[in-house]
Amino acid sequence: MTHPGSHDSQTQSHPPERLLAYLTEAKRILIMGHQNPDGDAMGSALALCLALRSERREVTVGYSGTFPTSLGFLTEGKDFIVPVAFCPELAQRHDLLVLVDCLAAFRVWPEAENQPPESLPPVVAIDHHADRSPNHALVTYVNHRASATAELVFKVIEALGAEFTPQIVEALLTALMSDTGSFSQGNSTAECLRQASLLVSMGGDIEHINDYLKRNWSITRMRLFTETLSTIDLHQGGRLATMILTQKMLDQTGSCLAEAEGLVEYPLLLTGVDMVAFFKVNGHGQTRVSLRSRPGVDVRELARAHGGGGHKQAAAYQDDSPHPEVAMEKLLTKLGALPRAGKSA
Ligand SMILES: [Mn+2]
Repeated sequence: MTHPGSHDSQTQSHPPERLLAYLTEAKRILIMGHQNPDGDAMGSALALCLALRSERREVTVGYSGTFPTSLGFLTEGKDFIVPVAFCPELAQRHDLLVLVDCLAAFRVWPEAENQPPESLPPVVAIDHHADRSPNHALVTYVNHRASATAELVFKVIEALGAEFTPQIVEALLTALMSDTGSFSQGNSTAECLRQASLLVSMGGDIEHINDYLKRNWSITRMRLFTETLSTIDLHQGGRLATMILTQKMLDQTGSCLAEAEGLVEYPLLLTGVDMVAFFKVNGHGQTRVSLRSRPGVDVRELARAHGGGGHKQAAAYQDDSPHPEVAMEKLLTKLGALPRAGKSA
């Protein structure tokens, strides 16, 4: 619960002492990002893992779902990064579960929703999303003004007094670049750039990371983009762009959902487009609706109204229909006129 003018639990500027105590004392730690981790989730988990690993304890990075192949340069050859399913043994195998880039276990494993806290090890969480859904975390470190979870992990590593090794530098810089469009988006805050500057001075190589994040495409991904971009439609006098990705398109191009990463940003390249709604199959018989907007149009509220969440300029929700076209019709029918886009939301 937060009150206007009082301490806001969603904008903690420094890691809580209790979080540092858990991280220091636990012996068998599992670190996980949200399901289908992106560059921030994976980079943050990896950086924290590398900072915590030592001879006297076991630290694992787990993931659920898939992650973009473009992150292979970070994860390759690291046998402590493994897929981890939700199972009854989790609580026995680990004495601490650290969630990064999400606050609740059901963001990692949907089946963990409504499970008793005993089904998991003690949980702590580090995140930059304004997510107020219930979680079982003993302590959270949240700042929704942070550009990336990596910004918070940077401060945790600093507070722990751990060394910023070349691998940690690479993981953190990748995470920051991944969540800020390589420092081109509005969330590239002064703090984010200050950390980026330090990481570069420690040997971080932006050009090298950018090469991995932005290039190295498979031909199936290129075909998937071609197909999906051809579904762009304009509404509301060209201010709203919609786009669709169906199972058939995945099958015909021989691509997988992970390869759709980044697609949602493209319609915003169009002159006059203030908001994008991207309807894509989610692999579980529903449609994921990803929203993007220019400052002045708040898509977080729209996502929340549909049971989702996110940031003002990037949010998402789930629609129960297995057909993206149906989810699109539903939104178009309900959506009123977009507010005027301006300089700030
Ligand atoms: Mn993030």
